[in-house]
Amino acid sequence: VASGQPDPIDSLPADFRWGVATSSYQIEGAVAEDGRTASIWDTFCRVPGAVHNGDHGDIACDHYHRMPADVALMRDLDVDTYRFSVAWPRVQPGGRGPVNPAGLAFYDRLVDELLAKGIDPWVTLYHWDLPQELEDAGGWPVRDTAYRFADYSMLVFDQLSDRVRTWTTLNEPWCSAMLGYAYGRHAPGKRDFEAGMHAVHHLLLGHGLATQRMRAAASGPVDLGITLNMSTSTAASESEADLNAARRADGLGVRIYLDPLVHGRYPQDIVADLAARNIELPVRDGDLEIISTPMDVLGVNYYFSTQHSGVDEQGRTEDADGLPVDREVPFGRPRTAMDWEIVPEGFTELLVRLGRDYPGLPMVITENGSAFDDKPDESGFVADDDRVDYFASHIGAVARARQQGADIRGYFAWSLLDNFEWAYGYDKRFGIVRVDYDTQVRTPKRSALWYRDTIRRVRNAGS
Ligand code: PNW
Repeated sequence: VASGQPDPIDSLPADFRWGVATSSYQIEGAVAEDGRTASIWDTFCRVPGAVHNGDHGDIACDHYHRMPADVALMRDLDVDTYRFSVAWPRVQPGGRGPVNPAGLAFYDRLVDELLAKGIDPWVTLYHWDLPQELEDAGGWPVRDTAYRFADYSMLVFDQLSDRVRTWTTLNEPWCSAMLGYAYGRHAPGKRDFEAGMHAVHHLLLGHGLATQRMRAAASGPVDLGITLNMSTSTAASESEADLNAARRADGLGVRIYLDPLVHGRYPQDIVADLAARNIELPVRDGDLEIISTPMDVLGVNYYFSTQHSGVDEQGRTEDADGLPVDREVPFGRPRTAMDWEIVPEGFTELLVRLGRDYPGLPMVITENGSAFDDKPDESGFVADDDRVDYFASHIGAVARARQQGADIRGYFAWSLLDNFEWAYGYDKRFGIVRVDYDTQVRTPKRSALWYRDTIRRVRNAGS
């Protein structure tokens, strides 16, 4: 924000929802306690070379044993919402059959602890920890997994919906399908593009089935939705090849999810691109009606934006397999420790565009944040001004999108704690609270104090 200019953050309304987010496998640890069985991430972490440094979630932030203290930490930050995920293999070991009361009891205690501290619980039913047995039966590329997910969702909904109002079915199906099944960078580590596309459809089907059943079972008001990770995909030039590369990136990153969810149809251009590769989405009669079951809220996760060219460095438009080139062209911006370029105006552009293309669907930013190379002092305090700048510019970007008409109701920082950053292990730290993994001591970083003060300011003085 240039000096003298009003900070766009001050245009946010006093009733804007402020939260922090985490996910089960990234923080809980206690992977063999109270009847939990293995998830695909427990398995993947044991594959040599799959995860940086051979890290795994066996202990993570030990949140399973430190939950009340972590909720107290949230209270001190003055957030009004906590977004967490439920570990499927705790609640329904093996992914089928009856509920495991001991596993579900953890989330029951968590919800009660949050409510006692005046914090709204916001449940994500699936943040990537698929029970290994379901992967052994084919995982998300097979249709049955969608039905298993809906059954599991109802076990959780039946137990917690008397106290939890907001339910997110899936976190970032793009990551599950593409990183997990097409590119092999996440669990279960498959490299098969067609399997990835089948996973896309079955994830969406699982979302729709679960949404229908929760809606039918609800005895009071509920807010149901899904969370997608999205970016603005810009063409590096006005050339046809570059415009096409950006179109494809947007099609596979945004429209292949939101078009069926909101409009009940897959995007024709992407269906045609897939057909040219002899790939068909495994759609059966009635699936699109299920997938487009009305939602109450769209969760948006944003980290970066990208620029695309359809021409490689040698001037070719096709790769060795005869597929169209998609080359990422840097904007030339500073990057986070993830090597992601910092592009806050891509966030504004994305949100304004989502509001136009998918009208009538309120949005909440369910994740936004950054990893930087934190340098704690002797006391463990991190003066993370780079992370403060990231938050300030991106919350400002959200405020600008609202001023341009996007219906955005809240913002959740990723993440409350430093945690297990998937294939990057513990090396990449996204927390606003530092975790010392030797002692499990938590120390709020400067960004946590900045976030707390920003929440208080907007709540007291917001429009
Ligand atoms: C999200 N990408 O993952 C997840 O929801 C979080 O669990 C994770 O910790 C956070 O973002 C930070 O990475 C993503 O490659 C992983 O575009 C990869 C990508 C995007 C989001």
